[in-house]
Amino acid sequence: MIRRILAVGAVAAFSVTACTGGDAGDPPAEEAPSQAAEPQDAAMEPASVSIVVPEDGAVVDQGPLLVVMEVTGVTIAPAGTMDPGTGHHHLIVDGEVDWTLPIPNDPGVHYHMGLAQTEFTLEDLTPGEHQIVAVVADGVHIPLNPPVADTITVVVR
Ligand SMILES: [Cu+2]
Repeated sequence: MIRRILAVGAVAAFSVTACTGGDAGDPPAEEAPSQAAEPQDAAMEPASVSIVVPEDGAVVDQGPLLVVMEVTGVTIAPAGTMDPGTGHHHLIVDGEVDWTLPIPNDPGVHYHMGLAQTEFTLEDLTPGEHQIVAVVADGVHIPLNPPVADTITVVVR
């Protein structure tokens, strides 16, 4: 009887230890699945684009200005590609965006990165403040819906 109690006690102690061990091991164990789930979560996030260079509000010297875009949730593909979830970058400098029509091709205002480029050098910004809008549009240059866009302002001196 005593032996059985001890045995039960030992099992209980073991269980507690196992649980404690399990608890102690939980944080890393939970991190691993959540990290593994992150790509899924990212895939389920709405698509987005960010102008990562230059910074919003940057003051830059006159001359070629490199603009670098980064996306999530959308795959950048050459113009003409109509696969769902793809598009190509556009930059609109001090211009309007019609979200339902193909982005025009008028250098100086609307620029297409039709070869799936993820960066572009603006060559001719005049001194002063400029608005730069990055827009991801589909294979026929119609902005994705919902819009995938980012806006920054730069000051050229
Ligand atoms: Cu285009």
